[in-house]
Amino acid sequence: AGGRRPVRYARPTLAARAARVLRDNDTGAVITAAPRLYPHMWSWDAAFISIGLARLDLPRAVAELETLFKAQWRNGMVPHIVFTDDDAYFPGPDRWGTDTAVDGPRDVRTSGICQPPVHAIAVQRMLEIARTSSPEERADAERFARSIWPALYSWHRWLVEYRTPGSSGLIAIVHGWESGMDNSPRWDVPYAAVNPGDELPPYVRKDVRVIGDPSERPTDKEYDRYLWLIEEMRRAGYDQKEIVRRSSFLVGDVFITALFAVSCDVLIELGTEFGQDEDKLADLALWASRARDAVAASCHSVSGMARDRDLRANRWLDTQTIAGFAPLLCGGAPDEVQLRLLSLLDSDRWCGHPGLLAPVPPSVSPMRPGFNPRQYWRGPQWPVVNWLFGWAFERRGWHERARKLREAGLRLTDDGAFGEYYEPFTGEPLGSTDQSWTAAVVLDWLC
Ligand code: 9WN
Repeated sequence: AGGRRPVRYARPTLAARAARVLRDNDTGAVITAAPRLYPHMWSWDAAFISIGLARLDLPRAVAELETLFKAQWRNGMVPHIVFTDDDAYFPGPDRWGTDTAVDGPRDVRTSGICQPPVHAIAVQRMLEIARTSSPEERADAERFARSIWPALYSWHRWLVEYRTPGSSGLIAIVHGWESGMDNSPRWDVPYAAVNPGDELPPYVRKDVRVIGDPSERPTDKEYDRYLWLIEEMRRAGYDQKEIVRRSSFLVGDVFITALFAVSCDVLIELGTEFGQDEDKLADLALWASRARDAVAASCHSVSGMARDRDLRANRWLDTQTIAGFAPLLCGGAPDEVQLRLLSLLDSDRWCGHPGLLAPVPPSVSPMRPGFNPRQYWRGPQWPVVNWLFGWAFERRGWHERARKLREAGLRLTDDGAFGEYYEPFTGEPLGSTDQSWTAAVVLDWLC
């Protein structure tokens, strides 16, 4: 641990190594999120993985998203995990107990929650990549984009129908895992109100056996809460309305809301091109505009940072994390707020911090009390999050900013370990290595 990294791969070698990670993590049925630690398919990982794969093998990229959407629940939810037969991860399908859920999928076993809606973004990116390739690939990608569009629409509709309770307009999550930023300090206040009951069935964690240093992972106390929320949902039979009414955790997630807004825009672009139903396009436009307004309305009057909202306690959550920059992903905040956010992002509190190995936004500001450079979503840099900001900046026409983030992302990952996350000062890869989505975004940056 510690110390600057000895190895820096040249770009062609780095690309070859990234491609090998995706190949090695392919079970034939799915590309697992990571070897050993995550032997299943995760929803937002699969989206990023497809983007990377599109450079290597378009049919394989298409198959990956098709596999995910085959597991889509009948009500439209795209589940956060599609399980393989491997039992090395906890909680597995038996603990989730979704087999008897009314809306659950048939023939596959899945978890009972969702993850950020980045799938439309992946489909559009795959299409862009295929269009630089052969006419056959282009035609295949277009066929795929057209055929998956209705499933993407019903996934977005599910988020609106079941997950926009109350008047904030923010998309609500019922578990920190849904945010994809599991133990981010964003959730500390709402999690403090989650009290695992005596009836929490016993369990044994498997993640800490795989990761040598357990302090890189969430704590046992956090896990008790994660498992308790699953217990509550399981008892509610995964009835979404019931869960949103009663679960002890209900939080408007500003980062998901921003991603949803921009994903709706992307879906409109795809739908317009492929002649989808006008009414559905109008729905998406309305959803995008409401989501954008909700993100803008969440911004703190002094810092400008976007905030999550605890929908159980009816209060804003002021904890400043990378999610506070959500308006930069989707736009819609007043210019003055946006400028404040951009200069904050560049400042020594974030990317401009003089100690960083690479100017990539950390998950939490290194200047913030409680910042932990090694622990999961409490400080380390996550390449996929960097990819999202770079992608959004490119889309918004901020090419120079996008280029800088790409270069910084490559600087962070040129050790070729494809860490799940990185220690911001030393660049040490943490968590899992050979993490598929890290390899995928590196491939996208390199091509
Ligand atoms: C729980 C797979 C997933 C990512 C999440 C990341 C982590 C799982 C875990 O791994 O979460 O879903 O066991 O910690 O936080 O963003 O999708 O890579």
